[in-house]
Amino acid sequence: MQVLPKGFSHIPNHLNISTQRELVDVIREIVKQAPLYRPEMPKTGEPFSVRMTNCGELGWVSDEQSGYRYQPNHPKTSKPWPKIPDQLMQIWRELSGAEYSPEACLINFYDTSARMGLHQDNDENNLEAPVLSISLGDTCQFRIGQTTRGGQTKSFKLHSGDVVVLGGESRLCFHGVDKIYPDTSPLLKNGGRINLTLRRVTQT
Ligand code: MD3
Ligand code: FE
Repeated sequence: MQVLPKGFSHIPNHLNISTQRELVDVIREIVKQAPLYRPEMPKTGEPFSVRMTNCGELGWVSDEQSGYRYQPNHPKTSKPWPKIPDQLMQIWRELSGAEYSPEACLINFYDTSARMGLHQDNDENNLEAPVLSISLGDTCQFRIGQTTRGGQTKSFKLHSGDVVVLGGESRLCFHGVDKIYPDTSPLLKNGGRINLTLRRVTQT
């Protein structure tokens, strides 16, 4: 009985506190250039509870009219996304197992009422490349299932400083964030959770 998919790895507390603080500082600088905004669901226009921005050559965006996609510019300011900071490139080199660079870093900000429903990440042209995720701030309850909807799921907490690498079969598993636990980390002054997701979008 395989509950956790092959290729899934969770590295608890990989980033020490000073690295976490440094990442928060570089993200604050990125957010000054590329403000957080609230994406909309395709077709319905229902706003996400999570606010987002990106850095990298490409950023993941979504709106009512055009749906999920990657594009080189911020949807509100039309400016190119800021570059991916060296600290994140280094973590990718260390842990992804990939020889190539990520092109996109999605920055998700969860206040304590935000959630992310179960979904698959399949907007990338390159679905063989691993995805690397970094958690900062408040703890969340994360859920991962199977490659088809409705399969068995497993829930566990992601804490500040945890890194998750999704390779192999896990890359196309359904996953989501059920809950943020308020006041579980002192890292962000006003609480909440940041998730950084590094992805390769195009073929190598
Ligand atoms: C499992 N973000 O942005 S990160 C997303 O915590 C997303 O913000 C969540 O799902 C968050 O798309 C989860 C961990 C993660 C990222 C990508 C995955 C888990 C994944 C891709 C495939 C399977
Ligand atoms: Fe996802």
